[in-house]
This record gives sequence, C-alpha cells and structure tokens, in this order.
Amino acid sequence: SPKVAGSATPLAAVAQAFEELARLLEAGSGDLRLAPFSDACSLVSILFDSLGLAFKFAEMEYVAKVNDLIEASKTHDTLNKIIDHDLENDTVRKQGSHSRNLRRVRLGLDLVKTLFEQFPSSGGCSLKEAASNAYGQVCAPFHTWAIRKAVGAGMYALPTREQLIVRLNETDQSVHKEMQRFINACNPIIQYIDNLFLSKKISLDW
Ligand code: 1PZ
Repeated sequence: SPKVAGSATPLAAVAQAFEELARLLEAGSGDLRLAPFSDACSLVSILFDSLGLAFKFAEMEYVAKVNDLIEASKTHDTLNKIIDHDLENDTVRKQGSHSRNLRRVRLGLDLVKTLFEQFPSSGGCSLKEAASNAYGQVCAPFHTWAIRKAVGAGMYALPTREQLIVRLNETDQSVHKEMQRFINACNPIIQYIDNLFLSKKISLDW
C-alpha cells in the first residue's frame, strides 16, 4: 500500500486531509475553493489499493471525475463558480460537465462515508454485506442497471474485513477511530455541496 508522507496509514492521511478541508470550509465563510477540495478527494483513491482489482474500474471512474475537477480549478476558483458556469451554459446535468462530475464525486464520498458508518465490528456482518448495503443506499439509485450488476458481481471479490484492516495497516481499534474522523470531517463537506446545488434551485435526484 502507498505511503503518504507524514502520515502513519492511508486512512489517517485521508482523515487528516478532510479535517483540514472541513476547517477551510468553516474559515471560508461559505465559499469552498475547488483546488483543496479536489486534492482531498484525489487522496481518497489510495483506499482503492486495498480493495483489489475488481474495483479498478470504480477507481478509474472516480479518479477521472476528480481529475476533471482538478483541471477545472485552474479556471474556476470555487465550487460555487463551476455550478454558476454550468447554469449559464445549461450544462449542469450534462455528462462530463464539472457540475455533474462534482455531483458524482460527492456520491463517491458519501459511499465511503456510509460504508465507514456501517463498517462491521469484529464478528459482525461481512465487508461484502456492509459495502453492498452502502452502495445500494447511496449510489445504486443513480446508476444504470448494467453498472449495478457489475458492482454486485465485484462485491464477491472484496477482501474480508480482517484482510482489509491488515492491508490498511490498521488494527481493530484504530480502524474505527480513523473512519470516525473521516465521517465527522466529511459530513459538513457533503452537506455544503448539497446546499450549494439546492440554493441554486437544482434538485438532487440525479
Ligand atoms: C471503500 C469503499 C468500498 C465500496 C465499494 C463499492 C464500489 C462502488 C463502485 C461504483 C462504480 C461506479 C461505476 C461507474 C458509474 C458511472 O456510471 C457514474 C456516472 O457517470 P457519468 O454518467 O456522470 O459519466 N459515475 C459515478 O457515479 C462516479 C462515482 C463512482 C463512485 C465510486 C467511488 C467510490 C470511492 C471508493 C473509494 C475507496
């Protein structure tokens, strides 16, 4: 698994990045900058390395969306501005637009957050069950039948809970602690993105 400078584990690095982002959000009086946001989202992909090859396509899909936002940050300063830009061009929901990719990346964050919230305790349900539930709750309503089928098949290739903890270089105790840090930091970010769309009269049913 990749080593991140200055952080003990991949999970701790991701948690720390989102804690810093949550602090920026708080300090920024309601305007979050796109560059630090997309950098933090980019870091989440190090968790894919622990999931195995079956989720390579999910990683590529997620990374493509994040990279589009990184690219957009060169011309648009804030999350707010990319949505305004797409509103002016009537491209908010258009495939490949920055706003649509922001919506997709937000779904990815919510998926990880929800899985962490439902991460089984030792002796609890399997990782496959927890991940299937989180996917079904968060992403499946917005994915096509073909994608849902592929994800369902991929679930069988997930590592066990114990294997995942070892691959993440965590322990039974530390894994829940780091996941909780991410959950706490990610909640206001997700809420902020939803409010951004809603404040511009854009629904979230897509
Ligand atoms: C630790 C997390 C384990 C959970 C494992 C569940 C994996 C979910 C796999 C999701 C596969 C998504 C495949 C592609 C979906 C695309 O159709 C959509 C629509 O794209 P568009 O039409 O706008 O071009 N793309 C997305 O929804 C992108 C978001 C994917 C979210 C998956 C990333 C989750 C991050 C996990 C990090 C470990």
